[in-house]
Amino acid sequence: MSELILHHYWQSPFAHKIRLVLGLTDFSWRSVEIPRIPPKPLLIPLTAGYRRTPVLQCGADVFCDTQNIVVAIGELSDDHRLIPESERGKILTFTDWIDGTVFNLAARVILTSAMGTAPPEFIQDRAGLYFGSNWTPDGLKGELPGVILQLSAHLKSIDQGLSGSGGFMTEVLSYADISIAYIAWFIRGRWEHGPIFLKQFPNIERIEQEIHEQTTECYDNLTAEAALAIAHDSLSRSPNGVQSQIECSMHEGMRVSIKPQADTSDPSVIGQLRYLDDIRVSIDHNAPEVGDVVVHLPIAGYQIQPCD
Ligand SMILES: N[C@@H](CCC(=O)N[C@@H](CS)C(=O)NCC(=O)O)C(=O)O
Repeated sequence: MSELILHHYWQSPFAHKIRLVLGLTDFSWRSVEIPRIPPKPLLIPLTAGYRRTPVLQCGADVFCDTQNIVVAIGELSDDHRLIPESERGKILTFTDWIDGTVFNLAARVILTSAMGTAPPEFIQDRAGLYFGSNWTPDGLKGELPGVILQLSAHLKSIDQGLSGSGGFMTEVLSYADISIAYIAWFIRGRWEHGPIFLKQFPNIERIEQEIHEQTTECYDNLTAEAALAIAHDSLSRSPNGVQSQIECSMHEGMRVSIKPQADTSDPSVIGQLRYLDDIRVSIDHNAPEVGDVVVHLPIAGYQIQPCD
């Protein structure tokens, strides 16, 4: 197996989730730091246009979106603690809800509270990703108390789903617990009222602490240029083929564009369809900096369209 290269920046909560996953599964990895806002000239050649953080590279295979990255790490590891087979559906459904509903509320609270202190170009960029096209600073500020109430209600139900020991779905801590931990880490570190707010949820605080105690960060730094050269010198290990699905008019080799289903400013990812199954879509992509690579995305949450 090629070494795992994480393209990320340290403040990113989604990247923190993957750092915790790598730590819990005892993978060592290489760290490439990327800019917090575009342009990302040393990332985009690798990802066919995907701009979010993090991205996991394994040779010439490029995994985008953390749900997909975690499934890929699970496939590479013999360690089934992360997603035990018997709880797989429940864990992936729960973590998808955390990344959507719960993360979005937390991001609203943090970004709205940071207005006036964070650089305006950062707020502008993130609002375009998370709040759709019709947001205004006054609208977000007016909604803040109600958004905090919603976030609190969701965290309350997670807290009630936990007890004084073990994880949310399993006795041994799993990916579900890592998802709880990264949200708590985000709220605690980036919102001035976060530490006091989290005191209402003692079971969540316990999970946050236990997950951080059980994971060790084992990485070394790599330049982005070296990561692109590794992609260039590697061959993808991705399978080929499109599993036939009802009403699926997609075929291998066709040009497709892939975009988040939500109203966001994300650019489309474009390439030749190489592989499609129930949960993952993979495209062939070529750029001078990286040669031939395969970019993998999840299907849930993304709209795949044939394009000319
Ligand atoms: N659904 C994506 C969301 C990732 C995401 O929104 N990441 C944030 C950073 S925490 C991001 O990309 N922000 C914009 C950027 O880094 O350019 C995932 O699970 O990976």
